[in-house]
Amino acid sequence: MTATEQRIEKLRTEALSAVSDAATTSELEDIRIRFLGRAAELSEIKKSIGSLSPDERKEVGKSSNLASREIENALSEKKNDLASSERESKLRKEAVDVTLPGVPFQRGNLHPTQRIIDDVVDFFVGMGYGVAEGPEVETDYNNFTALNFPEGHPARSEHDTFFLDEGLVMRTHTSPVQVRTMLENEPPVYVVCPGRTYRNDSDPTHTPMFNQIEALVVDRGISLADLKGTLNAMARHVFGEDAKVRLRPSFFPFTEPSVEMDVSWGDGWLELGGAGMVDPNVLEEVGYDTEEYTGFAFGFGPDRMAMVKYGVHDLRMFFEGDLRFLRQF
Ligand code: FA5
Repeated sequence: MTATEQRIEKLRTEALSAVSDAATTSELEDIRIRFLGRAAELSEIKKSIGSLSPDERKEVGKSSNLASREIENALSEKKNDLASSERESKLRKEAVDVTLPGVPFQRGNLHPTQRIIDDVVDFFVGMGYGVAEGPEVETDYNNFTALNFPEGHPARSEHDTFFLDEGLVMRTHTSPVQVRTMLENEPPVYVVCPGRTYRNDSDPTHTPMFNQIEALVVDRGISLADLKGTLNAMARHVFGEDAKVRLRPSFFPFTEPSVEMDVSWGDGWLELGGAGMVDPNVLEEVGYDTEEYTGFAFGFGPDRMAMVKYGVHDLRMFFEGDLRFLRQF
């Protein structure tokens, strides 16, 4: 064996033992470069074959080719083995035990007032009403003047208004949404208007911010009987089949006649809010023909309804955001 052939034999055994010791496919790639790459010793030997004697050329050519092929085969065999065991261990690491219990998480729930609002709005939408909303900062004109509250009328001061800049107020009720809706639409009008309202009020049944839901209907031939029928249907939907509505005479500048509405609750009555036939002055103010159209409107406080429905004695608890309280619903 010539010295060159001995070198080849040494490289071959070194390479094969490196391949068999390799633990990863990337190690195999290093081994391939080290023993078979362009700069590898074996490649150098092959390049020098031309300068050898014809006899030696034949022997060295044969054994260097054999060595390369053997190393290549060992590399590719080992590569297959490693790839499949690497895949297996990856799968094992990523395995999910589907029989383990899930991670529990706290479910939120809707605020009691929001449930009432959603329920009432759903009821009216189901009857074909649209939903209208307006801004909480409202003009004095929409909140009072267009609703037939004359300048200096005592009904204005009853609302404990938060006045803002010249001509603006925090709306004291959702009735200005009636005005906005009528100014933007020709009759017939069927809308329900939920929203936040503000008055300088605070005791167990009054809060400075509260909610109202307003409904407005303007069409040909609308009467007080339609108002009562609508209220009865709504009460049955929210409070159950046996609920009844009672109307008592009252006063609002924007309705004539005006009524206070109560809904039966247990053995007694719960005051819901105000209602009435839209005052012709209001219809005229928005340019509706009062010879052709009449309407009814009502507005009530869903916070109060929630208070009664869920047996809460202080309205202020609804707005404190105490989770221990809210989680009970
Ligand atoms: C009004 O606000 C009229 N806009 C209702 C109306 C609409 C009448 C359409 C006719 C036609 P009143 O001021 O009574 O009316 O308020 C209506 C309801 O809002 C009350 O019955 C009560 O449930 C609720 N409410 C009023 N003030 C507060 C307050 N400070 N906190 C909680 N709820 C309140």
